[in-house]
Amino acid sequence: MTRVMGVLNVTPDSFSDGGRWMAPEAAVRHGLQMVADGAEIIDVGGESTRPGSRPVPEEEELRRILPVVERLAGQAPEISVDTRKEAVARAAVAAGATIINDVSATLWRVAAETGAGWVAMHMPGDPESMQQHAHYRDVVGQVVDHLVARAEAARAAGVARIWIDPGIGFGKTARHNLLLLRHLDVLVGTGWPVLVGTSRKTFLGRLAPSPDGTPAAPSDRLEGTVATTTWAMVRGADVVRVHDVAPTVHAARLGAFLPAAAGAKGPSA
Ligand code: HH2
Repeated sequence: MTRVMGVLNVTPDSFSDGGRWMAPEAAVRHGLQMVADGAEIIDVGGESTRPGSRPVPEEEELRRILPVVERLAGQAPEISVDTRKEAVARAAVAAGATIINDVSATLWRVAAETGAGWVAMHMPGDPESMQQHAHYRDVVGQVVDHLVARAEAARAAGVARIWIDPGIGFGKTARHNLLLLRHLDVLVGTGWPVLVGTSRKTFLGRLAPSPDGTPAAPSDRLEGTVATTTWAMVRGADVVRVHDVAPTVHAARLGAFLPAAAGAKGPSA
């Protein structure tokens, strides 16, 4: 069955939950609640990567995440660290993280040296400029080629556990995001385990706008999140990354009984 990764943003400015989990006690409590709700990985991040965001200094990112990783270690099945910085990845692994969730897809050597798992996400450029790079000849083919090349480099360097992630919303238009989801079978067909993160993202707010025609607010994107993560699970994603763990775990249990349509294995009803 697909595993659920719960998002724990220890940031003041993340696009949907900025400022909610800045105090380490609140962050740890929320992390433990997500574990109780069925998350098998808690993804701790100290830097927002929303479009246009600026990098956070290394010391500040460390100050935000380390107390949380240290206190969750041993209490969550797995902890991943959502970072683009080598030093932050190393420190988080030393504190108990077992996966480096790398939106820059550049830190595979750190994963190889530390023995951590590694998520390679597709993003053209950096968060500050990525929406200017939302131009592709063939978005599915280009994203797949990029990710497979990175995964092969990581495997050659000795990384044992690797996931590829299309980077929904990272340097992509709503159409690009939908094409990547529609053709998720191409990513899954590479044989590399796939991670998908659609949770609360802007394209969901545009697809189901508010009554006044403006995109629905992040807090009103739960249905779109569950619909797209269920789609990803049924199409064979190994991990889905979400803020709302309980409804996603419910959907995952249902999705596990609907494998025939996707040709995947599942429990018998
Ligand atoms: N999306 C976000 C952050 N990290 N990591 C992976 N592997 N895949 C994703 O799709 C992904 C990610 C953005 O979501 P969020 O953490 O809620 O927002 P912010 O970057 O503003 O903190």
